[in-house]
Amino acid sequence: MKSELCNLLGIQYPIIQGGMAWVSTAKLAAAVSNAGGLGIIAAGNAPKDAVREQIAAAKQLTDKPFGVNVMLLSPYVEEIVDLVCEEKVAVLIFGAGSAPKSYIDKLKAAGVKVLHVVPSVAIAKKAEKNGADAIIAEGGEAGGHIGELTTMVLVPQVADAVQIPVVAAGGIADSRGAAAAFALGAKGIQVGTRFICSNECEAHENYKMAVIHAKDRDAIVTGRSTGHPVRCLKNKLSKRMLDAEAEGISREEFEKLGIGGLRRAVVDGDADNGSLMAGQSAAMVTKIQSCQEIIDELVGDFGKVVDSLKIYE
Ligand code: TUI
Repeated sequence: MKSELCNLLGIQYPIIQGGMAWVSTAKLAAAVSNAGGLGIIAAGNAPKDAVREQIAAAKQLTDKPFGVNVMLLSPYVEEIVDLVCEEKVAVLIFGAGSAPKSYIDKLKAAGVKVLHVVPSVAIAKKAEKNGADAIIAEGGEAGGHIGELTTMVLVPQVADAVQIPVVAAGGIADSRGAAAAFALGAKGIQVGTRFICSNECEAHENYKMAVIHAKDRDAIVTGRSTGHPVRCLKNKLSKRMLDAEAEGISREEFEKLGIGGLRRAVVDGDADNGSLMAGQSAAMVTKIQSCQEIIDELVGDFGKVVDSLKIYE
């Protein structure tokens, strides 16, 4: 399980940890990087100083490359771009919007590799044209803020549309999903939900248990009617949000219901009234493991899966 992505990013295995706001802290990122993948610190909506502390903490915990993920919805995106350049972080990943070329130019001039999460072919092409080094094609099986298309149809279309490496995201939690991603044309995978259930992840125990107990249809989507779909586990909050949408709540009132929800779930452990963002693969995550064990399983079983596919020989 080697690919050109490993050379691009200076990592052992083409596995990128999902940048999950509040969940993806320095401790998780460093553990994934130490295990041979690319660990990611999620800047979320945090200002520069808070992210600087996380970067410093990660540098204490690993000498391997790691990255920072920033949402283009964040009010601090520009200062996070500057911070990543100053700190010479190996990789910056943009998501939740289309990154202006000026940001990408600045990062590349500072020697930072730039990846862009995309939900469609058009945005992938735009990111490539603007100078991104690789694309993360994220299907709607993923947790959090999602697009319309599934991983199965998005990844091959993006792989055909761009020359730069494509990383598959959304619904990948084991070596079968990893092999499928490579079959679709990906050169790497991004895994989020499974890393929530790692020892090194600092999310509240209640959040981890909610993921572990989730069944196949428990990761639902709120906000479809307001044009801001978010996948999270079924609970009191997400059911209330769905009911409110069905009753035709205004966009403003709907957004208010979600404010602070992710922090309540991840930090406070409020599994009823917090936003338990997770992908559909939550149902496939059944235990807490170290990041090293998770990566060893993803990599170790990969060859077996690929060998089992040679049915016509
Ligand atoms: O960004 C994500 N997932 C996220 S961000 C997040 S934080 C949040 N908190 C509360 C409410 C909402 C979000 C939780 N999960 N994934 C990457 C991603 N990027 N998914 C979709 C996109 C995307 C969407 C539109 C990327 C580009 C894009 O471009 C739009 C345009 O028109 O340029």
